[in-house]
Amino acid sequence: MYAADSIIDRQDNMIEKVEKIASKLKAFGIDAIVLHSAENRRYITGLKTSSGAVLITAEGKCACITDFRYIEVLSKKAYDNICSVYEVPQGMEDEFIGELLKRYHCKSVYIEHFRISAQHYNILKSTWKAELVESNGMIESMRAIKDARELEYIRVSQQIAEHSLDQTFKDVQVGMTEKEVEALLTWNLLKNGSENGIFGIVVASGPNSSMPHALPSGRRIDKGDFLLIDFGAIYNGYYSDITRTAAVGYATEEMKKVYDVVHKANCEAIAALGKGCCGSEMDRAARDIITQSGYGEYFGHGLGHGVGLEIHESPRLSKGSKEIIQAGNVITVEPGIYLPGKFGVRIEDLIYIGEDGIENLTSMTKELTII
Ligand SMILES: [Mn+2]
Repeated sequence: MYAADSIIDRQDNMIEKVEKIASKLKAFGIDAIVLHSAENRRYITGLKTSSGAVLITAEGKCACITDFRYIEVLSKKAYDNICSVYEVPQGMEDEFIGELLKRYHCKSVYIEHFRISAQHYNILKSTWKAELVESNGMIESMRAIKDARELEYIRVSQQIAEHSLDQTFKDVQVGMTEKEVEALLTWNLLKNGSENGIFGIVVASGPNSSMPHALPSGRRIDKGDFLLIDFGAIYNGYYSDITRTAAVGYATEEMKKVYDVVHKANCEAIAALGKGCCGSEMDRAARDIITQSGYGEYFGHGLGHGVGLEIHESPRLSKGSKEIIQAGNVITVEPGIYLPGKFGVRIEDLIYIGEDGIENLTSMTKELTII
């Protein structure tokens, strides 16, 4: 129902992105940046590709290096005056980029050192004449601030996810396996317009729900179980993220008590959220509530993370995070309590940080639901 109408996102704002990158390069005194990572390539071109690279120079030149599989769709785009598209056989890309760097007189080049392998680094070092400099997440920090278009994609992505989860909860029956629930949810996601490539869906029932990232198993869902489902959709490359924990048939007093604590931690953390907050402060806002309730040792992961072209990106909300939350961030708030051998509860919302306050992109209820 929400499927993107084109296999490539038109990227009307590509000129602005390239100009912004060029001016950053100028400010840092670096002649060019080469993007090898799939997400950063997609950020610039709007196309999902399995290999290739994008070169942007401080002078504002942009070159997209791709192979036969993608040349048709990339060339069709109105890239004129913004980006040259080159078809280069797979495996020859870096050699070709080396030539471009020479042609453009680039003496220093940012590379994505934390995204390429040591082997790839060595190849670049021996192939290119330019000095290789670590980009230190220059593109990632741009990506952490979403523009109106990206926010809209995440909004649609979240709608697809919630609609799919709602349908799935309605179809869950006692006796179904976790794998069957995963299959139902996947079917619903794709039918509702999500791109494929969905990250590991967590479907954890009963005692399995105490393992925060449990893989769906052959365990059959039973009455009195908690059913924890954590996943997201993808729309035009942009992820969403949601976790809901529902009780099957009924909830015991202990289940209700733990659920209430997690619910309160989620709400209080969201209430404290805003631009200028530090990632670790936000984490503490939720953690204090869980600790005061006596469950501190059972909340062993961070409070949340940024979401965009990747499911986990900047900024991080965790105990040690020094990252400052900025207007334009889209982040998750997902406290949990996990009692080994018993059950676990996590409630995760997706939040947009605006200039004048936050917006919860999640509309699904987080009151304890019995299915
Ligand atoms: Mn998450």
